Amino acid sequence: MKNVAVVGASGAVGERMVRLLEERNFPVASIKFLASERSAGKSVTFRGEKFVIQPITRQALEGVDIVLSSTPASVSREWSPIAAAVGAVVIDNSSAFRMDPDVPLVVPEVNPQDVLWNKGIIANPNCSTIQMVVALKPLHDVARIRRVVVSTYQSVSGAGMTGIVELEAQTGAGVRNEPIPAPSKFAHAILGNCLPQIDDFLPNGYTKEEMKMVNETRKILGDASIDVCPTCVRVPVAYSHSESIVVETERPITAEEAVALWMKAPGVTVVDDPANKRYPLASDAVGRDDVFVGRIRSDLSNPNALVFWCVSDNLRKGAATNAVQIAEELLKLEPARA
Ligand code: 2RA
Repeated sequence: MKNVAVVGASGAVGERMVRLLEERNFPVASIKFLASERSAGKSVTFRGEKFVIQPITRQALEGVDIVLSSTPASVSREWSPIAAAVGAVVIDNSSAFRMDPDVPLVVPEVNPQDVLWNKGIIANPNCSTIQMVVALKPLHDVARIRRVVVSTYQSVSGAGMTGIVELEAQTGAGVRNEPIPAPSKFAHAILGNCLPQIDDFLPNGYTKEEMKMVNETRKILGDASIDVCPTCVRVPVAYSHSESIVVETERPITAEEAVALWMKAPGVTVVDDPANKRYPLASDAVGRDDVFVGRIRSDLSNPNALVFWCVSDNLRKGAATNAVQIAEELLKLEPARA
């Protein structure tokens, strides 16, 4: 049984972390809910009991074994090292430590062994990367991946509660035939548009979100030679991210072989029956924990490449579920640091 703290429990991911601890019957000895001053005072219900979110302090972190954290990176940079220093293991959903060479970046279906070398902080990868590497791992194991070309269709909930509110407000105005409210979260109206920008642009012409897909994929798969060419797009969908993926491997993988590999891969569900118009849909993935793959076919322009469509609930497998699964990996390490 573990003493658990959830930091940022009132956010879109934090709320799901709390529900997943319940759903997965995580062995909780005690639990507390913490946040920066702005969100402290709100309430959270866990296993039928109501808790008030307390301000995060060093004292509040003392005695905690596992911290599930979903805060902005600036808050994590301040508090995660303090939590680790007082003896907790922090599972951090922010981008603060993901590329730190001293911090494992873990997807349990892919690199669970990396929790072993944690020094008190384990990073939870970015949502768009998590679902992609779960699908890529079985292919990489048999045929080594050389290059991935990925285009994402990311839901507004990836931007948090404010992203959802902005889509709702614009949709409501559209339905009522009223002027569309000016965007504040996104650079342009999300209603009626696919925005080829997620996060800020970098000098190389890619966005931060796109470079996360490049760098995190290499770190999680443990192979710095994999080339990734991403285009990340925000679409007017509330929940679940979809991705079109072209993967080039050292030897060809047929669609039939890929299906066989995915059928036995943990965390992957194949939905691939185009004759009956069956393929993964964002709306079907909501509230589920698997990564769904379909539209599986050979690349007509490259004998060593396979093309597929990949969908997952970004707030669950792309964030909260993955974090709780990492906590479950820590439980397996007893009596080591967990
Ligand atoms: C997004 N990937 O969808 C981000 C969330 N981590 O905006």
